[in-house]
Amino acid sequence: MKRILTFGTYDLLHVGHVRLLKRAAALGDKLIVGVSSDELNISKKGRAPVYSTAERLEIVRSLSCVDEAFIEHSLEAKGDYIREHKADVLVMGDDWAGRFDMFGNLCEVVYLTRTEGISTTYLISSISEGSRTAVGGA
Ligand code: C2G
Repeated sequence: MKRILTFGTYDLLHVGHVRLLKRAAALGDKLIVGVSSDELNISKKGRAPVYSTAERLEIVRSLSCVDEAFIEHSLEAKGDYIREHKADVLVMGDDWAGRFDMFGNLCEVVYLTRTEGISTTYLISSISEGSRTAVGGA
């Protein structure tokens, strides 16, 4: 049983998130996801997510490729989460490339390529400008 662990905010869930999660799940037998808390986002990104921690956790848990999800309270606690969830592989998007190599002594660390042209920040600004339409979208 190979256990995969990944982390993210997953605010305004979009295809970039889903593709990353599906590819992470395909690396093992069980996918466990740490969903970052509202407080963590406010402290690290300076803004609260659109969806609350509870809503994001419920959405991520409802995906068929996700086996378990928990709240990530601290970016610095990755080592503790890896041990607690007995992860064999830590998967992160390549926007974090190299940043988690220090956990290579606890598990395998894999960075997957992000999907181009979509992000929560882009969705928020394009929705508020009224410029996003499904036609020709990502
Ligand atoms: N992602 C992607 N393609 C995109 C956007 C996001 O592959 N176009 C991936 C990210 O690389 C990440 C996951 O989807 O692996 C979740 O993305 P975010 O919600 O933006 O996560 P982030 O805020 O970077 O995570 O410990 C990390 C923290 O939880 C923060």
